[in-house]
Parts: sequence; C-alpha cells; structure tokens
Amino acid sequence: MSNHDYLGVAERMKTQDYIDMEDRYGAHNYHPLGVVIDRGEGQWVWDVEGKKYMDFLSAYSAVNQGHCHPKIIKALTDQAQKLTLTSRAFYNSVLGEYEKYITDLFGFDKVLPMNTGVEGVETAIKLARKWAYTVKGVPENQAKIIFADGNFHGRTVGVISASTDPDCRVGFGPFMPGYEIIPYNDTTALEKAVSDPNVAAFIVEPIQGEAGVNVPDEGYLSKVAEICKANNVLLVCDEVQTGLARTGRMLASDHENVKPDILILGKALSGGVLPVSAILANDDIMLCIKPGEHGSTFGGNPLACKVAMAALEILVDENLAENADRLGKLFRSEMQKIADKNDLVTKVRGKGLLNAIIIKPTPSGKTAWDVCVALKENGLLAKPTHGDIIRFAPPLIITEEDVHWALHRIDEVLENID
Ligand code: IF1
Repeated sequence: MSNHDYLGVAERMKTQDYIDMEDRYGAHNYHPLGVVIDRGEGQWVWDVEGKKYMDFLSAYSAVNQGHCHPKIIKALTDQAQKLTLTSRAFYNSVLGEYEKYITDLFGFDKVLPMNTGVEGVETAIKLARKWAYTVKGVPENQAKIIFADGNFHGRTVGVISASTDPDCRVGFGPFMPGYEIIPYNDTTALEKAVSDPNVAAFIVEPIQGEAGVNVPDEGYLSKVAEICKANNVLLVCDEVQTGLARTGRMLASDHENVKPDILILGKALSGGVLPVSAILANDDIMLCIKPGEHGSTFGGNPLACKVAMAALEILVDENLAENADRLGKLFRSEMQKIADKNDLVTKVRGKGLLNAIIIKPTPSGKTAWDVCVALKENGLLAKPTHGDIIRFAPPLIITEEDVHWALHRIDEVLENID
C-alpha cells in the first residue's frame, strides 16, 4: 500500500476504528477514555471527528504551558533543523547554556539531565546511594532509602520496588532491596526511620499525585526537611508532577520554603513536546557521581535543552505559577459550592491547579468513570483514578472564563448523572 492510499484510509477512519486499531496492535497496558485526540492548541484539543474539548488533565501535568505552545514549537523546529543529538561522548553547543539557565533559575550548583520522570527518580536513587557511601560513610551495600506509602514515582523495577500499589507491583518481583516504606504525612514515622545510620535519603512527593492529589498537612514538608537535616539524610523531592508552576508556586516545596537536597523535575520541563527530565543538586552531592558512572544516550541533547529553556521561560514570562494559584483558589471554592449542593461529591481538594474530587457511587451504581465519560460528552476531558477520584489539572494558561466554563460542565454532569 502506498503512503497515499494509507492516508486516504486514515482520513475516513472514525473514532471506533482508531480505538480498534490500538486494541488490536498495541499492548493492553492502558484503559483510555473513548476519545481519539487529533489536534491541540492551548487548553483545547480536537478529536478525529472535529469535536472540541477543554483538556482538564494536561497529559498528567506535562502540558502546563498548553498544547503546542508556539514558543516551544519554534524552539523545537529551529533546533531540529540544526542539530538534535550528539550523545554525551562530545560536547554540544546548547547543553552548557541550558545547564546555566536551569541551575540559576532553581538555585542549585549543578543539573544532571535525563529523559523520563522515572529516570530522574532512578538517578536520584543512585546519587543518594553514592553520596551515602562516599560522604556519609555508610558501609558498602547497606544504604537505605525511605519512601512514603501511596507514592508514585514511575514504572521501572527499581522504582516500583518502592510502590505500595498492587497494580504497580504484583507479578513484577523480585524487588530491589534497601528500601523502607513509612506512612505519608507522618513525621514521627520519619523520625524513627532516619534514626538508622544507614539511611541515605527520604524520597517524597510534596503532594501525592497518583494517590489522588493527597495534600499533606501544612508544615509537613518543612518538618520533613528539618528532620532530614538533623539526621544527615538527603531530602529528595519528586516534583515531576507538582513542580513547574502546577501547584501555584514554581515548586510545590516553595510553599513551605523548603529546598530539597535533590530536586527531580520532568513532565512540563518540555511542555509535553518530548521526554525531558532532570535532577538538581549542589556540588557536595552531585559531584559524588564521576565520569562513566551514570548517563543516557539522549539526556542533555540539544533539542531537549532548547525545548526545556523555552518551556521554563514561558512559566516565568507568563506568570503561570500566579495564574495557577489564583485560578486554583477560584476552582476549589466554586467546586466546593457544587459539592455542597450535590451529595455525590464527598471531597474537594488540591493546590493551585492540581485538584481532585472524590465521588460517591450513585444509587444506580454510576462511578467516577461514568462521570468522566459524561464530562467527555459535555466537552471536558478528565480521568478517574482509584475508582472514586477525579483529577482536575488543566493547562496553567487557562483564564477565569475557562474555569467558569469548566465548572458549568462539571455541575451539569453531576446534576444529571443518575
Ligand atoms: C503513566 C499517575 C500522574 C509522577 C511522579 C515520577 C513519574 C510520575 C510524581 C514518572 C509519573 C504519571 C505517569 C503516567 C500517569 C502518571 C500519573 F496517574 F500515575 F499518577 F501524573 F498522575 N514521579 N506520573 O507522577 O514519570 O517516567 O512517566 O515520565 O501513564 O504511567 P515518567
């Protein structure tokens, strides 16, 4: 079949055809909502049949800057015509500029560039272990890393070994040793755990995303930082989802003026254009990893560096943290009013534009999934998690008018679901 014929077929395909093709040829490791997205611009996406939706998921916070932000696409296409990848066997003319930009912006000595979020987490684990052996003096192979119950840090074997979610773990053992799990939002448990002198680090999400936007008590993270410091344990903040303006500050840890020893970024670091992640740390920690001890073929490639600089500049230039803070407050207060008059919604929570509601099954057995299907029919895209939670995380470029537009749709759906 010629390319031309194939395109002819593709144009005639309808939603169900695309779904059938994925179902037939793709692994069944996802259960997507039945919408096939073909185009995106800002907070809007269009499906293959031309229907327009407001995106209230933002690719799990990777598209904070909005779909296909012109400045990011320009950075991408300009650089793509010049140089895309050299590997780290050679220097490239963009990496240093990016490294200076991102370390200045976040106030760390050094950055280590990777690609996906989970690679950032793996990198942090390796760096923390290396630091434990070379600086803290932990005996070889004895380093311990503490994680929180309900965490989500990605899908590699090294990272799911820290998971407490059966879906993530069951059937994938044996697991990585050297981890300990403590309850989230529990500083007493942390104090007890770090009394073991072999503890290298505590790796934590400032707000647990996958757990359903689980916001800890005020003061939790600052107390965590204090405990880690007092016990010579590294505080590693996984801000892959909470970082980059999502929660109303550049970093969620900024809410409590906490500066982690290792910061992990991903997702919106590229504005959703390609996988770009990074960890940041100061020299005393970062320089524990020596040449040849860690890396990746694509990490720090010039295309990713240009895209990341554009993505970060947009967050700053367009005041997206401020916008997320202001519109997040509006969203939660208006959403709470909807919840107050509708028994189905038992909880509204979140920070900035990372929010969630908890849905009680309706008398006729409708669930959060059914609500999301109805929202989709009504022009709003969101995804349920853990059966009864719906996450609302629009691109941070939305306006007050958009928030009211979305709330109106949500209200309508909740009123008519049964
Ligand atoms: C999927 C959830 C979000 C993350 C944190 C690291 C990673 C993630 C805090 C790994 C990734 C994702 C991956 C995505 C669904 C998703 C997710 F539903 F699982 F909880 F965002 F809310 N740290 N989160 O949230 O980053 O390697 O994927 O780039 O489909 O698994 P990655």
